[in-house]
Amino acid sequence: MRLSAYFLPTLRENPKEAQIVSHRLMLRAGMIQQSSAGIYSWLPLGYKVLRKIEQIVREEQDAAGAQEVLMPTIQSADLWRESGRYDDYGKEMLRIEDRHGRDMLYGPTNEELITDIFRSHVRSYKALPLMLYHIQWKFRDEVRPRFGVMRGREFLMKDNYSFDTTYEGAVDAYNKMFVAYLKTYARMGLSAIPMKADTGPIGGDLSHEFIVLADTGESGVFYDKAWESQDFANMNVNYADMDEVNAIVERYTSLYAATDEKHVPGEAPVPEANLKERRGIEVGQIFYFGTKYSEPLGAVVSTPEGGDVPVHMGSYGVGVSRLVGAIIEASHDDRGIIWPEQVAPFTVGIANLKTDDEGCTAVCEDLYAKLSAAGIETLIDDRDERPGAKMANLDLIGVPWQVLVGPRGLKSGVVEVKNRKSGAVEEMTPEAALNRFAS
Ligand code: 5CA
Repeated sequence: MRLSAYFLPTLRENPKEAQIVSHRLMLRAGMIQQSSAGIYSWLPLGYKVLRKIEQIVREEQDAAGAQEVLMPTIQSADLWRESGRYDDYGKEMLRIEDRHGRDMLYGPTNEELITDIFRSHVRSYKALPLMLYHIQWKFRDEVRPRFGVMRGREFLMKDNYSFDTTYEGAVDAYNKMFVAYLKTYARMGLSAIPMKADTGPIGGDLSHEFIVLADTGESGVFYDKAWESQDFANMNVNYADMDEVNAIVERYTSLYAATDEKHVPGEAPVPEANLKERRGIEVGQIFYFGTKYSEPLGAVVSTPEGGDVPVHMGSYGVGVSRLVGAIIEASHDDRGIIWPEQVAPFTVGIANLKTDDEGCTAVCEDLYAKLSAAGIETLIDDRDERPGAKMANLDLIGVPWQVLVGPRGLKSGVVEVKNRKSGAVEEMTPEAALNRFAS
């Protein structure tokens, strides 16, 4: 992409309305624009990152055996009356009346709709286990939307729903998702700690929230300080082997961690000296709620022994749009965003430090063409701007690798390759720079 043609409306000043760093940086880097309270448009740079995060989430859901569907944003109130949640959900639900006077709503979550799909088609235990997920916009009319995409009213969520004949089967599904979540966040460069959690309006009695520690987070959490040296690297797992899956869950639940709603002072199995209290960002939550929806909605299957049982269900949410903010909270400095490479909008940024110098322009254009041909996402700053402004811009938008091309270096045949995270700069020939990324 050529910066001269890219729609990247960056801001020089810190926007007053933004209270936390991720919100500030998303606005300054031209990633989003608020359209009304808690509702945002995603501009090219922001949307690119959102799609990368979404794709990692999708790949890990698929790997764990879930199948992708797409349910609508607008739902009929009738289903929610069947489950009893139409009245329970209160003011957070955006209610709409269509032209025929029918009650509709903008879905805040999809337990009812997916259960309806299930009951329309599945009658036998032979079709189970089954996991269906989608990645779709949700609407919750939050009392206090704030912190940009962190607590929006409209937000993108991945929600997966599992169906099993027995409690044991449902726990297997829960544990697979537990592992899929560890892998998902690790692939984005995040350390997300699974914490015992309350179930709120989703219901059920088994739940974990995945929490990224951050002072600006909205959740109060307690945990064993050993978590701070825990390894969150992506791991290989064979989901067909439940012993392997369960061993990972055991390893990551043996250390204490709980949200403040679940934490009982004095009763945590951790020596007082090792108990930490902090704040964090909830980037996902998983629930087992048994037959809470299948019973009222009549989602039953036949069993091998004969007779019908309501299916055991769980649901598993990832805050896809919230993750964009969470990653920035976890990875930035005073110059701007530091994208982990896996979610970066561009891998390499080329800054032509003197656009009216033929030598500089030739080297930049050659590098840009060859990197692009090699499938490396590259942004070239070909604008007529000061070198300092170009470097500040690449730092602000967080491009992980930057190639700085100026006449002084080219005189001795080199360009500068800078790592955004470490700040380390290496001089090398343009060919060596190309080989560094395109090999
Ligand atoms: N149906 C279940 C799981 S599929 C569910 O709705 N779970 S949830 O309420 O915990 O939401 C899932 C995730 O969505 C949360 O962990 C959080 O990361 C994200 N989320 C929830 N509310 C918001 C919001 N207002 N703005 C941005 N993200 C949100």
